[in-house]
Amino acid sequence: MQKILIIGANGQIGSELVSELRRENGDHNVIASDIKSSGNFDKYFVFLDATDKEAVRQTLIKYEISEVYLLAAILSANAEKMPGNAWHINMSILFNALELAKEGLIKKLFWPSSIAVFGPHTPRIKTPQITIMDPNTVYGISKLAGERWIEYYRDHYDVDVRSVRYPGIISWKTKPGGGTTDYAVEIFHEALTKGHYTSFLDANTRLPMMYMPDAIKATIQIMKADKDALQIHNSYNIAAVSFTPEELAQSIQKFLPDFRIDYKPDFRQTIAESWPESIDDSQAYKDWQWQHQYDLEMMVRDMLLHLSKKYHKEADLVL
Ligand code: AKB
Repeated sequence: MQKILIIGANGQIGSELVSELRRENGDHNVIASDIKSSGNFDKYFVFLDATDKEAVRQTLIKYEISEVYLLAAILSANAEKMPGNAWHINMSILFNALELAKEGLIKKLFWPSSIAVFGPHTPRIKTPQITIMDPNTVYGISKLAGERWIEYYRDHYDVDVRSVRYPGIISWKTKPGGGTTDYAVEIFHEALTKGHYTSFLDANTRLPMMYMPDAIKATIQIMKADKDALQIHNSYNIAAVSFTPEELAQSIQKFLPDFRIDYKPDFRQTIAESWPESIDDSQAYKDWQWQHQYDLEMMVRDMLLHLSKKYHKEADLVL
């Protein structure tokens, strides 16, 4: 049984990934780590600053780790507030892991990229796997540079790195932190607690999104895929649903008819406008049979069912 380390285990994706990997591999085979306190995990958790290469090395050795999921990152909106720091953190975390993999201390590495690698000159509809990439955000620049480096390490040092370009991820269990797609999670919490949401993106801003179970499935599936089947050595496009804030609000209104939304776009609007509206993920389907499961209505229903329990608002839902 392989031993797994999750770096960034207290983040939006990390915390759900730890649970799923523990279910599949056993608790003691999945070590959660984060720079923030133990959060959700009271067992098999280590405090780890992933910018500290020696600390990562010691953790790998101590727990006899073979696979690493590197989920720590400063996301798009937060990165714009501290460009130098965000670049330093995002790149040094990746470089440390790549170097340790090159030394043989990591046998298989997962590192996520993002739709943020695309930019204003990228075709925005059904964005192809291979296309123009001119990101104009700090986060996007760091993810594109990261993609070039993982391909370099794979081609020159045979490091086994796997990667997908995550769209915005939506979950009822965990909240995102500092991204441009965060509105699509906040809206559910405020719909149930306040009956109203002010969106920081404009009504018609269409972005690619994915429900968390699909994101977890993609992450684990690409790690299990046969290495030789993976034709793409930088990062795979993956897709699920694309919608606008207005369409999401209308979908929520089917279950919560009194819900209201208004719009007050801020600096995140410019970021969103530089990203694709929808993604062509046919290469991921071809190479490792990737397919999403959740569409907009299934996701909205599931989100509201779970969150209405949390907020004791089950009676408000029209099902
Ligand atoms: C963000 O909004 O920064 C992230 C992403 C699309 O990578 N959710």
